[in-house]
Amino acid sequence: MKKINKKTYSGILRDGGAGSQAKKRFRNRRKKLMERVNQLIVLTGVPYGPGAETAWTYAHSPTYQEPSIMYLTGVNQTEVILLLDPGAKDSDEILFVKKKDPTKEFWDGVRFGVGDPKSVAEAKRVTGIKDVRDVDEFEKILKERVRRGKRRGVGTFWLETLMPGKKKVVKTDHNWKFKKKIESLLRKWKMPGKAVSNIMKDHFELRLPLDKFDVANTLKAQKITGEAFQETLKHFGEFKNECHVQGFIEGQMLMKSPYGLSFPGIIASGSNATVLHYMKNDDDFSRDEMVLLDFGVRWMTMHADISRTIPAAGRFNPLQKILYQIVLDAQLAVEKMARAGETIFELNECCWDTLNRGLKEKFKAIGGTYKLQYNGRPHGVSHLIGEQEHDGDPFREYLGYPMQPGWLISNEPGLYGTFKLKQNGRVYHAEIGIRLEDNLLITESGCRNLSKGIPRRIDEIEKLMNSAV
Ligand SMILES: [Mn+2]
Repeated sequence: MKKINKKTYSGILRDGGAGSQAKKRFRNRRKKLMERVNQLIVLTGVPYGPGAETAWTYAHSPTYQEPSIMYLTGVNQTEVILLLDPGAKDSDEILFVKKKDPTKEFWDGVRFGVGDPKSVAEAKRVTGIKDVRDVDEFEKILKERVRRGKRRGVGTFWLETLMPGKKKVVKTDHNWKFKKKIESLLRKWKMPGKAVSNIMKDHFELRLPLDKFDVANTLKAQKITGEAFQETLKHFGEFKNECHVQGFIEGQMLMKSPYGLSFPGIIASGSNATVLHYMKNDDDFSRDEMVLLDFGVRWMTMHADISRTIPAAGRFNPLQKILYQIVLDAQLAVEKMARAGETIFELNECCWDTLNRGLKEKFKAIGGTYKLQYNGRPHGVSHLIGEQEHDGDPFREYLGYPMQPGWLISNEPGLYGTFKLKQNGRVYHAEIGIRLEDNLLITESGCRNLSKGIPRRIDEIEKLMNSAV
């Protein structure tokens, strides 16, 4: 019988599926960042793991590292610091980790730690970083490196608005606290000429275009997510409550991926679907309602972020069918337009113009009436996806940047309101939310819909819902 190797570093190293090429891939990323920034850089990992600060919140998330550290090292554990010192002869890269602590490992499992030569050797082997030190030495080494450096100062990463002329807004998370700490150290050491600067823009420019491993991992996430959706459709007649759907679809996804969900799923029936980030998932639904599902799983550190809206009856009624097709047409229009050089702002225009035109020409024109639950636009049609399910700057200034080849974006038009239609002597009247979401990989000449294997056409959905299990 094959012996299964347990208690390994597998959960705390995300090698991106690159296997023996992983350390080269991480090293290349760090080298590119050093070339671009060309000054001393220090970056922090997360200070605590799932459930530590807000007890049990998100305690199930198996990948919790600060994404900038994840992208550059693959190391998924708390209290690490990465120092990059371009051109330094002794070591241009240092990874700081905690001391090996068997008592802590008894509770939480194995971690990279100094004081254990085997563990240090393993950390070096997988990350390609030749110098691994005790995190307690960080301040001492930083001081030496800052002092001898002829360059401007220290670069680090925090999230802030960069648009000129706009009010500065920052995220006061662990990155911000780390930046404040570096500033206070420079003051304490009386190095007023050395300033702390933000590498956020350079970092995102390198990180956001996915490489071939990221694309392969995203495709795997899409495949698992799509299979879970198809199984859910086949079993849909068995479900009476939103939680039945959630339990089933998430179980299907988690059985095929140890990397966790992209986010807790939204399963919203009937009028619940007009709440954009509905989270209760606890209502019964009737067969004449639609059910909106916003769901997805991770593979490695990549994500699927998918939405589908289906008729609980297994067949669309005339009102549902018309509205669904209007949303789908808007989604197809965005897909057709998406390409490098366009901006997400432009995709937005295209999306909501197409959708509103559809409402007029395909719904109002045949006697339909409606009241939308928003003025103008309900939400943006696209956000970036990458190391995080919502990646890129959280203030979304990237909406105005020309899209780059390799960017992964969502394509998620939605329609939310109360709709009424008389057809064949019957009146259909319902409060409905419909959202469809696929993930598009931007290329020079257009885009690749990585979610295209996940059924979305009316006939495909109906066929699956009516196929015998
Ligand atoms: Mn999304």
